[in-house]
Amino acid sequence: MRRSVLSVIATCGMVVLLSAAGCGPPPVKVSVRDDLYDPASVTAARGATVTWTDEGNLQHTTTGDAPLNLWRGALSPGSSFTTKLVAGGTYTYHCEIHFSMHGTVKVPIAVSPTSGSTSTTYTVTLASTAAPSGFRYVVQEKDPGGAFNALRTVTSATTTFTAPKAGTYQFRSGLQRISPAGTSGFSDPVSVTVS
Ligand SMILES: [Cu+2]
Repeated sequence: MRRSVLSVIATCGMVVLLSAAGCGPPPVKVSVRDDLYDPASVTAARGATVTWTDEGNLQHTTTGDAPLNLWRGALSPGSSFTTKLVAGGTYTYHCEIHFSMHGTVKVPIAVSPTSGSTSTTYTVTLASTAAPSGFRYVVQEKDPGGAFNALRTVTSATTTFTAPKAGTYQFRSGLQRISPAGTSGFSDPVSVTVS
C-alpha cells in the first residue's frame, strides 16, 4: 500500500515538474483489437486523457463521430493516440476502416450539494476548464415531474442553479462547437433533491 502511494506521488511529481499543471485525473486506456475497441464504452473524468493503443495486427483509426469530429487518430500495430476531453458529455467514435467498430467515451458532470432547500445555491460542474475558443457548454435542466429543457449555454466550467420549489431536479450537459455547429451527446444526468 505504502509503495503504491509513493509511486503515485512520484509520478505526479514528475508531471508537475514537466507541465506545472498538477496531477490530473486518472488517464483512461482503450485497447484496439481486430476488430473492436476494448472496452467499447469507457468513462473518463473531466480533463482526463483517453489513449487508444493498437494491439491488433491491422491498421485502425479512432475517429470522433460527426457532427463534432473532435479527434482523429490513425493507428498501426503497436501505436497509440491520445486525446483529452474537458467537458461533460457523451462522445461516440468509430474506425474509418472497419465499419463495425464503434465506441463511446462518457464524461460525467457533477452537482454540489446534492440536496438542500430552495435557498441553496447548487453548483453544476460542467468541465475541467472554461470552454476552449469556439466552444461552449449547453446545459439542460429537468423540473420535478417535467422534461429536460434548455437551462443556459455558458463558457465557464461551472454554472449555478436555485430551485423555485421542492422536488428532484436533474441536470445534463454537452459540448457545443459554434462553427461549424455541432454538439456532443449529453452527459448522464445528475440530480439534486430539494426539500
Ligand atoms: Cu478498425
